[in-house]
This record gives sequence, structure tokens and C-alpha cells, in this order.
Amino acid sequence: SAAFNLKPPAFPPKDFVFGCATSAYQIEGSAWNEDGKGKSIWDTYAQTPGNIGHNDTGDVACDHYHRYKSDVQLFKNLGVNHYSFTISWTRILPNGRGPVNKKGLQFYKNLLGELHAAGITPICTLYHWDLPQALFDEYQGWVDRKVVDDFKHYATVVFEELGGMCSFWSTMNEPGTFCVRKRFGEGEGSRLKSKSTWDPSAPLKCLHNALLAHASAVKIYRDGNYPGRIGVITDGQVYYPLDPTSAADADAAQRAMTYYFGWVNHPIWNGDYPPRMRKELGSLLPTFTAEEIALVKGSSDYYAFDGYTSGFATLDPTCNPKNSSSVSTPTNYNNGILIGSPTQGGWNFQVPDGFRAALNYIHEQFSPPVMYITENGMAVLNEAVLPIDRVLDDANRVDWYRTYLQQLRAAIEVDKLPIKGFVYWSCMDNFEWADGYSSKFGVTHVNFATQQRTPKKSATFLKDVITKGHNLDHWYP
Ligand code: GBH
Repeated sequence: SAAFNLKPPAFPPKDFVFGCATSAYQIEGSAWNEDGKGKSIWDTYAQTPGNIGHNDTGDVACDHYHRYKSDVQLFKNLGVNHYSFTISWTRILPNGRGPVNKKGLQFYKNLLGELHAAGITPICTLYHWDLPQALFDEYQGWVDRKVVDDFKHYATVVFEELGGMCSFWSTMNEPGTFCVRKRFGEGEGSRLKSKSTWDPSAPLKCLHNALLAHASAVKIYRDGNYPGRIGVITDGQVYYPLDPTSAADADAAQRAMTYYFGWVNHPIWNGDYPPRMRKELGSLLPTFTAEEIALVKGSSDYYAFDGYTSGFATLDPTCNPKNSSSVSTPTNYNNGILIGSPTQGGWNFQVPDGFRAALNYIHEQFSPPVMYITENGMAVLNEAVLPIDRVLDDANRVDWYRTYLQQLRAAIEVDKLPIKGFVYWSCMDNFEWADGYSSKFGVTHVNFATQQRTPKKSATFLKDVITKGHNLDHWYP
């Protein structure tokens, strides 16, 4: 590949944002009901037996709420210059609205203080899927327009209290995921989907309200003249035509990408939903007023991309987006051959050139002035099946990051994309949603019985890249 011919200077470029990421419900743990915190839909969901394998919950997770000081030292030892975390709505507003919980706010002030003292720049996200249970009980959350006002209030409180301590904001993580993608949202589109009748408009309403909530929060931030930037984090993946000679498959792949990237990002960068979605979905797709189109358009200072995997797509005449949440029948196999090396878990494959293709697709479609990768990573088999020394010697994760960073480097140096940072998922093992503790994405091992943290080989590799620079063109010893 082109990346092999790249000459020094080594990666990363000067002033590159290099960080690691976590999210509130996945790490904070034991204080799920401490210091006045209210219940989120994820507390409820995971605490209900039968929903998560082994009935795992985030009740304890990494116990980060109590261990944030030593965790910041851990992150510092990882060599990262940025740390991306998310704020728990129900720590700040236990019932979703109403009185502010000072102790919850204080936790994030303390955390931000520790990060600044350690020389790590925070990237702060308001929402990573942990909707206040009270709002779900009242109106089923994101599918109802009422959520927009509640989110605005939450954003206002957080900006007023924490806006001076963080200057790199995101409103929410992967609205497309929490609105539709099975297993991961477990809140809105998907939870309603699991009810007896599937309402095909639920994910569309959810995302519509999420876009309005996001854009309204951005307006509040900008009107408040805070000295920082703000945007939204979205995921996506490229699809390749299953049969590269088939025009129908090429169209199916384009269509799948329009429904993945374009659904969320076309309104933000180009204005309104993609014309193809409007044409195919008709009145099922909610409509914006002219003012709303203008509010949403331009509501991100940067494009933040959570990029992991790629897929194939083929034309399926039976696939009707009006009664299905999937489009174009994605698949990971082509004539029995996988698209990339499998990782632990069914959806994530090692396709580094697909990652580069996704970055190029984003740039072509949306022309963002600045791009960041805000999540990337893989789960490997863990101590449930492997001896601990093999878990810590995660050579396949080193290979994952080496090959993805190689393609990132090519995207910057060869394709000339305005990519200014890479944040990997995750700083440490944590509660992996529907997979509980059976799937581990951390470059730091967490022993969940003792809470002991041990950096894996991939942590050392990434630290070397960040702090010393690396050509990425040879196997890491
Ligand atoms: C990230 O999403 C999340 O932001 C993060 O919280 C999580 O820990 C991390 O992934 C690792 O999983 O179940 O087959 O329908 C990445 C984008 C979109 C990938 C939804 C998985 C569901 C696949 N995700 N997708 S499936």
C-alpha cells in the first residue's frame, strides 16, 4: 500500500490531538446512586435480569467515580495529550430536569481540575446514551419532541458550570447508534422496536429530535461566547459492493452509506436530510422547518468520526427501508471470505483501508474544515478464555492500531485530509454495553475483582507513537 512508501517525518504530525476515550456509564460505576445521582435508562436496563450476558451491570464498572485521581495519573502514563469523557445527565439533574445536584457537578469539576493539573486537555461530551429514566418514563425519551427542551436545559446548566474548564465540546455520541442500531441503543428506537409492534418511524423521530437537541445546545454554547469549539460525534462505515462489477451492488453500497453517514451528517453539513432518503421514505421521514434547517446546518465546528469497521452491500429487492432499520442488506462476507480479520464480537473487522476510505468519503460528502477520529479500537479474547499474560501481550491490538494509523497517516499525507487528531477506544477495559464484561476494548487491563489496572502491550505501542513518533512501517517488537 501507499503507506509503506511514506518517508519520515514520523507520525504523528506536530500538535496532533492524541487521546483516549471512555464514557460515563461504561466506567463510573459504583456511585450509580451515590451523591444524589438519579437513575438512567442504562441503570434500569442493565439491572433488569436477562438483558445483559451474565447479568453484568455498570453498577461498579471501573469504579472511576471514586478512582478518578489515580485514573488521571494512569492516562498521563499512557502519554495521551487529550482525554475524551462523557457527563452523566442524571448526576447533574437526577430527574432529567429540576434542581441541580451540586455533588454531581463537583465530581466533574474535580475531574477537570485533575486533568488540567496533569497537562491533559479534556474533550467533554454531554450525552452518551444514559438518558434520565424519569424522562423515559414520562414521554419515552428521544422519540418525543419534549426531549429537546430538556436537553437544552441540561446543556445550559453544564456550560454555565463547566464551560470555563473545558474548551472542546461535543453534544452527543453517535445519535444514529442510540436511535437505531440494534443492541447498542437499547434506549430509544431499539427499545421501542423490541415492543410487540415495530414502529418504523421511531428511529426517524428519535434522530430528528436528537439533531434539534444537538443544534439547540450548540446555539446556546455559541450565544454564550464560551472560548471553545463544539460539535457532535458520529459513527459510520464504508460499504463495498459485494460484486464489484454490479451496478446494482454499487448503488446498494452508496445507499447504505447515505443512510449511515448522510442521515445524521447531511443536515449538519449540507442542510436537511439527504434527498434520496426524502424520496424513498416520504412522509415517514420527519420534516424540518426552514428555520430548523438553518439551525442544524453548520452546527458543528469539526467532524468527529467514530470509525471501526467496513462491510459489503448488495441489492436486496425485498429490503424496504420503510419497514426495516437496515438498508441494502449489509454483509461481512464475500463468497465466504471475511472483509477483514475478525475481532472478538461479530460486528467489528480489521479493515484499515476501509477506514481511510471512510475518511475520504466524509471529506467528499461534507467538506468539514477539521476532522478528528474520536473512537477507534477492537476487542480481543480476554481472561475468560486466555491466560492473563496473553491478554496483556495483545499483539493483535498493536497490529490493529499500527495498520489503522498507517492508513490515517496516508489520509493526511497523501490524501491531504484536514485530520487533526486521533482518539482511541478505550483508555481501559470497561462495561461494553450489551456485551457486559465479556468484551474488552481497553489498552489497559482492568481486573474487575480488584480494580487493579495494568497497561497492555498496545498501551506501550501507542505511548511510543505519541511521545516518540513512529514510522508505522514495521512490526512492533
Ligand atoms: C462505540 O460505537 C461506542 O461509542 C462505545 O460506547 C463502545 O464501547 C464502542 O463502540 C465499542 O463497541 O450490534 O451488530 O448491530 C461504535 C459504533 C455502532 C458499533 C453500532 C456497533 C452495532 C452493531 N457502533 N454497532 S450490531
